[in-house]
Amino acid sequence: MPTNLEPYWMPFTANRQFKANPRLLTGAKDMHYTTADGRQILDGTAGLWCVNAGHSRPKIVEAIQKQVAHLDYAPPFQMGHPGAFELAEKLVHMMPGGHFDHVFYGNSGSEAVESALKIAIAYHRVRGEGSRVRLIGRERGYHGVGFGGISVGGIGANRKFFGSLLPGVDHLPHTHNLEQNAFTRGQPQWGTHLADELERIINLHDASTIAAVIVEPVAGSTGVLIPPVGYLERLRAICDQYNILLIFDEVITGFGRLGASFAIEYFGVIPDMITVAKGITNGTVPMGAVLTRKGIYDAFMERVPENSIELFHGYTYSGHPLACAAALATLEVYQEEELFKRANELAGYWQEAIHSLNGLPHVIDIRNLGLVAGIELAPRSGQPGTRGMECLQRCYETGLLIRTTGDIIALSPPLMIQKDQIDQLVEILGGVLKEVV
Ligand code: PXG
Ligand code: PLP
Repeated sequence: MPTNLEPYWMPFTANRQFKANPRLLTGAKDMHYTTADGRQILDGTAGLWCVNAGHSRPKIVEAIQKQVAHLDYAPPFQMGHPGAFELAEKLVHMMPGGHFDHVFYGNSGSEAVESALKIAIAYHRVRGEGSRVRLIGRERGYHGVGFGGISVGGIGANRKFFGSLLPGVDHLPHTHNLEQNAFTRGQPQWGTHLADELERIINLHDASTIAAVIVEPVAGSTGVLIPPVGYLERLRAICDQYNILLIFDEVITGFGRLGASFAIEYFGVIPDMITVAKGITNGTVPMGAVLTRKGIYDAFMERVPENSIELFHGYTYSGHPLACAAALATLEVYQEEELFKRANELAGYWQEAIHSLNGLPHVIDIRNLGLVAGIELAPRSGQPGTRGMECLQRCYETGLLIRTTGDIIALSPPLMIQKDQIDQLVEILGGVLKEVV
């Protein structure tokens, strides 16, 4: 065990609080973590929304081991290796409707987002519409931590310390509204009109200045905000009308989380690009990617002179052999175990189990879709976030990993969860909610 916790500057963590009372995980198998003090913790969050097939799955472990011993690294610029091409082909085949035909790799959701935003601006420029440089995000959106991602993102705390960010960015309003939608099962009815705000922003800046709109189909990080019925369809229609690219950030919603392959399948709305990460490798090796709709790659190939680089962008570790091997094995596990279908079949049981927490102290909303749920607690007056943090700590002590963002609890278990484990999760959480004042 480490003797000195100090030198590690932990990300998105209250460092002093953690180091005074550390929560160290030392092992993981299927639905459980093992803690440093030897306890089993039920994983209610698939790690950080990424371990969709469950932990330490032998097929994925073996694929990574085999790959590292065989080809540890290959330069991605001007060189290639088979896995990167095989994976790209599998991914485009997996996309519903055959609308997407190319894959650009990065190493995280953040890098996928930076890549998608850059591709959007470059796409317009290469087509002779270089005035389309503006990007539209949404309040309470999370698109990672790059400067592009925090600029289009809508989380005040992630933006305010970091200077002037990207210029030319505007934001749609978020769709969260407890007065109208509290305790909705699935998609809420109220709020579709909020998509029309896009028209207002377009009128303000003129469509000829706007490159792309980026949203999470379901906002995960800021507390599971589920799109109103018809909202995403409306965004799509407005983007079509003004030739603006629509980007869905599926870093969380991709790979079965909603009980469908991707949110685009679940909602039946087809954007121009999607960003993925997390579940693409079951969380084992960092990887992110952008999938582009037919026509985007072609625009570059048709207009940039042959033998020139078409896109001046990429990472040392784009399409890393270990990540590709992990992703290929992960996709096999998803398919063999029909995990997306399984998530869909469990969604009804999950919904009723989670909504059984309605009525417990401080619970002001419960919302769910697929195998995701958000439970919103009333904040303590003058101490926002402390009630949520206390729930996380008590759940951890009682054997359950939850995720909190302020006073909102987010749940997203591995898709292999069993019904009795859902019952156990709800029982532990219910017990904690009854105790926490
Ligand atoms: N887009 C979305 C929609 C995400 O959820 C990212 C981009 C960035 O991915 P990377 O791999 O760069 O972290 C994410 C990541 C939380 C939480 O508190 C969620 C994420 C990351 C960290 C914390 O729920 N999502
Ligand atoms: N900084 C320096 C000095 C570099 O040489 C490189 C890559 O060659 C980078 C940053 C970017 O690193 P990566 O490609 O891993 O994002």
